[in-house]
Amino acid sequence: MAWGVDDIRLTKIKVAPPKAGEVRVKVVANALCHTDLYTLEGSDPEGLFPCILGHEAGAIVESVGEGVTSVKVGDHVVPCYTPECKQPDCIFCASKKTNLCPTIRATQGQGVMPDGTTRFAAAADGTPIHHFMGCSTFAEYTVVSEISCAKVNPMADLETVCLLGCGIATGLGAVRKTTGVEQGSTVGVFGLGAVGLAVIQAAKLAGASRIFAIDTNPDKFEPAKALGATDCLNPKDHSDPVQQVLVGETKWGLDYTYDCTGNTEVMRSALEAAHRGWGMSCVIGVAAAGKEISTRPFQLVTGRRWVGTAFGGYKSRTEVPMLVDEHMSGELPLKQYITHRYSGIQEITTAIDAMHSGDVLRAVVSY
Ligand code: NAD
Ligand code: DAO
Ligand code: ZN
Repeated sequence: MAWGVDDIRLTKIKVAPPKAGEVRVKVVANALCHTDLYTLEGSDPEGLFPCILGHEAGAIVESVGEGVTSVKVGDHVVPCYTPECKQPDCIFCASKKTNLCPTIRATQGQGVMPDGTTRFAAAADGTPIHHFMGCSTFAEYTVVSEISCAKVNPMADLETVCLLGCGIATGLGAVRKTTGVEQGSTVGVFGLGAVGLAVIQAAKLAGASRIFAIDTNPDKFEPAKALGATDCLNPKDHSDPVQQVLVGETKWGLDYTYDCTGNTEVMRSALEAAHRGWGMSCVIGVAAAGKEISTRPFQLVTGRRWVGTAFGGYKSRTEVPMLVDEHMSGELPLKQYITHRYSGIQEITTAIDAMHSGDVLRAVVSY
């Protein structure tokens, strides 16, 4: 069965109390991410319907289940689809190399809580409703695992720091954690949505000397320049492949490149635009199910490295609060990403319609 935007329903649901290790939160604001649409449009192999989408939110703890100690009623939180269990026997949480804690991976992928059941049901007839990405924040109340709940400064504006629950944190972390851009580096960013712009913002803050912003939509060049892009390039303006143009501009290619499109051809271009000998290319975009990437192995033999990132490599409960603090100190402006604002949960469908227009960076719906 094919699902789509027309299948979104505003409906009354029952949200059960949190069980052990779970937290029920009141969602204050939710930013829309294209992954919600991607799931809705059926390209997500893990998508289980009916479900409550949404995963980029700011929320307040309403109640906690047995054994929950890291948050209490009234705390402000950002639900995170990448959990962090922090258990000493979790080799992933213990490692500095990754943020991919697998503790609730299996059940999260099946759209249920760790005990295998859902906390959502249709109010009318009790039909169970699946969870989504461990968040399901297109709801006034949701239940998440304690290990998915980043407790943030209560003075932070949840209508802004909700952005740190997904796309913006991902772009920042791709630069700072996954690739580690150094002062003076050259950078290429393919795709100038909110994720790509966050890459540019972080690269500028890291002291990159030259930042190429690449997009097929020239309307994205102004926001890219405002954040620090030094060169803007539309592949459609060139007869040669974009990687060839970039290598031509820089002699040997760029120190760091990022795919922020999810297009596997663009991923190849980004890899091949990376510097001979040491260039690193980071896959951030999520490709459609079944897509594969390719390049000539010689590209790797000659020193280019292909890496990828999930949530920018950030350990959610430890590092999202740090990003919030950085924002509150004034060093990490975020408002520029919010191009559309809506009030009332019923406006989610309006926000989704707007996202199809191509001029939305982030649309924030305040409930
Ligand atoms: P977006 O749709 O707002 O931005 C994508 C941009 O790419 C657009 O500006 C579009 O014009 C541009 N584009 C499309 N085709 C292009 C091409 N051939 N060449 C150059 N530019 C092209 O999306 P977003 O919210 O910024 O997210 C970007 C990607 O990152 C998505 O695939 C999303 O699913 C993914 N993502 C990944 C993670 C992660 O943890 N890895 C987290 C969040 C988002
Ligand atoms: O832990 O095995 C795992 C799954 C990690 C999922 C990472 C998803 C990254 C992309 C998210 C898309 C944007 C919301
Ligand atoms: Zn863990």
